Amino acid sequence: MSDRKKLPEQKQLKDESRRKFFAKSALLGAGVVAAPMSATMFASMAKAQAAEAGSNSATVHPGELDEYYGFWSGGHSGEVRILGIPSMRELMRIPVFNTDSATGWGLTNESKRIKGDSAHLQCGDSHHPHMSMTDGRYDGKYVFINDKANSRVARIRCDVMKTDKMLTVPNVQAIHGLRVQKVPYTKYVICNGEFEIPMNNDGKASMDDISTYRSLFNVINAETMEVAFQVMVDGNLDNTDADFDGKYFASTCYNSEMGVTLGDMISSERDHVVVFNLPRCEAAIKAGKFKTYNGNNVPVLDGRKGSALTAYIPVPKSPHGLNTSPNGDYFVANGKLSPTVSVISIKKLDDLFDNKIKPRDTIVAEPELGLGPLHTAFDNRGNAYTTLFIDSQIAKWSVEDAIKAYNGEKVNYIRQKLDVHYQPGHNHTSQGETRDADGKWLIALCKFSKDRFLPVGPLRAENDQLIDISGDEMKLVHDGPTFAEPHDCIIVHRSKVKPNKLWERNDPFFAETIAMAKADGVNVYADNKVVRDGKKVRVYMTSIAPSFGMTEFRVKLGDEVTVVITNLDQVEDVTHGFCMTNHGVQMEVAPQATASITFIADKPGVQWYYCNWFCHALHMEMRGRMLVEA
Ligand code: RUQ
Ligand code: CUA
Repeated sequence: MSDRKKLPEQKQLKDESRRKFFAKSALLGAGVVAAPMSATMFASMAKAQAAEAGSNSATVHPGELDEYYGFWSGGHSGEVRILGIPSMRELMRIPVFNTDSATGWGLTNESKRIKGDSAHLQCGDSHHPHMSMTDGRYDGKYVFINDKANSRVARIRCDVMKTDKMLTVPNVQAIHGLRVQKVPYTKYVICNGEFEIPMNNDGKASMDDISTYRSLFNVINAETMEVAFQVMVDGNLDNTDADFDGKYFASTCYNSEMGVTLGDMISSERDHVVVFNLPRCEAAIKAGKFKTYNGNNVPVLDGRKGSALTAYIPVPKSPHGLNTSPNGDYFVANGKLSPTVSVISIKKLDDLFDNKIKPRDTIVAEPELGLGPLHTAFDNRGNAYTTLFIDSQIAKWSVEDAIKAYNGEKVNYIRQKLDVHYQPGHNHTSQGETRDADGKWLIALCKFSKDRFLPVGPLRAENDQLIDISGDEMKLVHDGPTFAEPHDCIIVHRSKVKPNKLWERNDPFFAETIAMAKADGVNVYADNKVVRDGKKVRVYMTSIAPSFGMTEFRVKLGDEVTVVITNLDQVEDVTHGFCMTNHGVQMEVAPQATASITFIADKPGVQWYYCNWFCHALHMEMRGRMLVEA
């Protein structure tokens, strides 16, 4: 009873009436023959329960669509995930650096070609998903993502939501911070090489002389996905972002000491932000003022201290996140080991590069926010939201008031601090890294969930929390358990993304497979045919629910078999699969796709293949035999 007194009045009332409702139905059941529940009774009960569960701004009812796409990195699971916002429902997983059993990513010939020189690697550590932009706005074309584990960058085509390019960045180890050029369009993807290594890392020169170690900033052509150029810096690099003028990129640097032990890495009170001057870098490349290393031809510019290509702005201490305000005015460097963030005026960078002012003159505010500031996000009303890792809070603060306070005025720039659960790393606002920042939603990606969910063993879920920021106060509206480890996310309005419903015939994704078929005299959209080429056998098959175009084919023990399946169904969502039992072979074949997979027929006898994506009432019957002659 005393507990119930603590309930807010409104809730208590609801509780009371619900109790009465159940009491009545109990009476009904006891006295008379129990009448079956009618549909209206169910509906009204469901409604009462929804009210009880606290429908809020984040509630998306069954059958309703979300307003935003969320692109989530999958951390060391190596993938990218698509969530609906605000429901936080997981809609899709896009395998990128990982190997995926359901879709055959990493197993199919198409995915191996895209993975290229890293096709043999099965793992990755994806951190920062960012969408291509035109004029500072999401353009729905690509999402780029880094792999810290294997120094790669990949691109996802948003029309089909598949990875279509992957690049191992040379001369560096551990690609970490990644963003895109925002203006005039995403010509370049920018990313940081985090770990410092000798420039010619061939094990021949001394590896003991740490003073020869370098870290590189990487500028990648977004269309060709080749490295345009790299810039050598002092210190190592962490996170990065671009301005809204198409002129400057900035990266945080921790370990300006260039130490190799923890103690050495955090010894100085200040590290720095490196600003890269894009027009000057492009001019230097044109003028041939670069060197190459490690036997590749990627041009490397020298942007160490004193170079005209870069500026070093000292900031306290081991800064981490670097975030551009959506009005294009500021770079914000998040202190991590300092309770402050540093606000750098982008407007002052021209003067800095012309040597008219000193590096620290570009700092216009240094608000103290709390312990462990890691990343900052923005709304469209001049507020910033900074994660405090150690405090387990989000600090909401006014950028302009922080500037006033830095200039000596007595103002309180902190608007609110909200507890989150627990230890947030990244946060992101709806469209907050673009000109379309709309100040509706904030996601806090919490690294620990502790007591928020049922315990599931020593390894726990993380907790992605959704916060309504549309009003004056931040309101926590949803707890979302997630598997290792959504590092970062972006929130894109659904009007920006237009995915295809079917594959288009002859899509470049399958170009090489279709070309191979043509060379074999096969039209993949019509033919079912086996082509033998020495010990190699190519099996071309169509599929329409619920059958494969071929119910048997014959090979010899030890043959290398390539199965090519084209799904002729034109029906949305009717995906077939191909699985050869006992051979470690399976893949997705979505409508109008042509997918292929190669394996050795190393078991004699009858080997069944089947469709492993549920497609039809007769899905179980969708199978055939590979007859392997000993
Ligand atoms: S970093 S928790 Cu890989 Cu984005 Cu900051
Ligand atoms: Cu086709 Cu299941």
